[in-house]
Amino acid sequence: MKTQVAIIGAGPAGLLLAQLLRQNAIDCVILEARSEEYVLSRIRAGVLEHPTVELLHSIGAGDRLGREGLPHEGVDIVFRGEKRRIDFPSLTDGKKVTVYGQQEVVKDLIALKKDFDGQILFEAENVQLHDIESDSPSVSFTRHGEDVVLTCDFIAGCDGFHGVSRQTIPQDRLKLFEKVYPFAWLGLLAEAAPAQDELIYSYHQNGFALFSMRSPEVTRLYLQCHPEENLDEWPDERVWSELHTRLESGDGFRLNEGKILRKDVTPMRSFVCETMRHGRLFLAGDSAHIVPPTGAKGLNLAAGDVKVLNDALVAFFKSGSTDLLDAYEATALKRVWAAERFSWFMTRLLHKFPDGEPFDEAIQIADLDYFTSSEAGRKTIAENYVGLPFG
Ligand code: FAS
Ligand code: PHB
Repeated sequence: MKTQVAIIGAGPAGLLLAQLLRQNAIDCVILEARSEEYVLSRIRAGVLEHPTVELLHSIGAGDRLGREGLPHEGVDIVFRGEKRRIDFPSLTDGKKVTVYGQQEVVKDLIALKKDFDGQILFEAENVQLHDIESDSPSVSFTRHGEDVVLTCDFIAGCDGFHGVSRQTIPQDRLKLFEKVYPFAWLGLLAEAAPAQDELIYSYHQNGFALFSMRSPEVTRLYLQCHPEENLDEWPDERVWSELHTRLESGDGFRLNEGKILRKDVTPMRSFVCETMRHGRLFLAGDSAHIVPPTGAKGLNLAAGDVKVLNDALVAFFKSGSTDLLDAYEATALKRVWAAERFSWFMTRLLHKFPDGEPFDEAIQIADLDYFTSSEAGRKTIAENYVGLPFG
């Protein structure tokens, strides 16, 4: 098999890159380890930044998003039983975010790719990258019992944090940064109408809580929990009781309860691999960076990376120029670190740190008070939340 760009991974990064390349008549094949059913079933992110929504519309993946996505013009922050709203349009020249589940984005992008050339090879096992330092790299894999070699000009490593791409780069060339947080998120999907239209981020002595949604019938909720949390210790009764306690805001808000469809635990870490390029291998999305989901940045960062990578690949194939390819790391990392900073800021602002001193907690309250009352503080949150421009 031969292609111009071999893409490893059919998550948001890989699928978005494939659609962008298609628009520029650049041939690509996606190799995905898991089945299509598994990829479509993963419940993850929920908030699309302004630039990500614009990108999806620009590549023809915005129809259902336009119909079913929920535009949001602000978020509420609750602390000490008080609710304060951060308005987006008035602080960001009219920008907002859209709530639309990551699995819906993936579904729309898979449909587009299959309509076009169908070159998403699901259940590609034992994917290995070869000769990434040469001008003729290749990818070997096994699929349905057949050993295959895919030769290509470039490889896009869009295979997430646990993928094979980053591991293919020589260890002594990797420049890594990591911060692991002393807590995790217990994520819940409930068959219950959202009790208000906008998201609520809540700082509470028992721990952080987040109220979000997926549709007029489905509420998405998160509770700060122990990193090694045992789900057996979270029966539905305890989940709802804790959510009501942590989201109490004295304004009559009360969650609607319903059947809990999903419960899972997401560990919290900040991670950056600054080596986003090695030879003909380019990393994009979670293969290069992880953010704690408090800033709703993960999926959106992946979109920013692949927009920059696509523009660089198009310049190479159209004119032979390698300038944008050579600048890929620096261009992508500027936005990556800005999102890492905001995600760390929101995580530090809103979570109960097990080893927190009374002074640290007093500073958290002072920060919460400042960033939700001063215009400068609210603007800082608003402009980062709706999304900084792509590179
Ligand atoms: P992904 O991990 O989505 O996709 C990588 C793909 O590569 C997968 O399909 C995988 O099967 C495939 N793959 C892996 N190894 C391979 C191999 N060796 N060969 C072939 N294929 C391989 N972000 C938010 O903004 N908000 C959230 O609330 C949020 N919640 C999250 C919850 C969880 C449990 C996780 C893990 C992440 C969450 N994120 C959240 C972040 C998430 O949305 C990511 O940022 C987003 O999926 C990044 O997309 P990709 O870079 O495409 O990586
Ligand atoms: C979600 O709806 O899944 C969501 C929203 C905001 C976040 C994280 C997750 O910060």
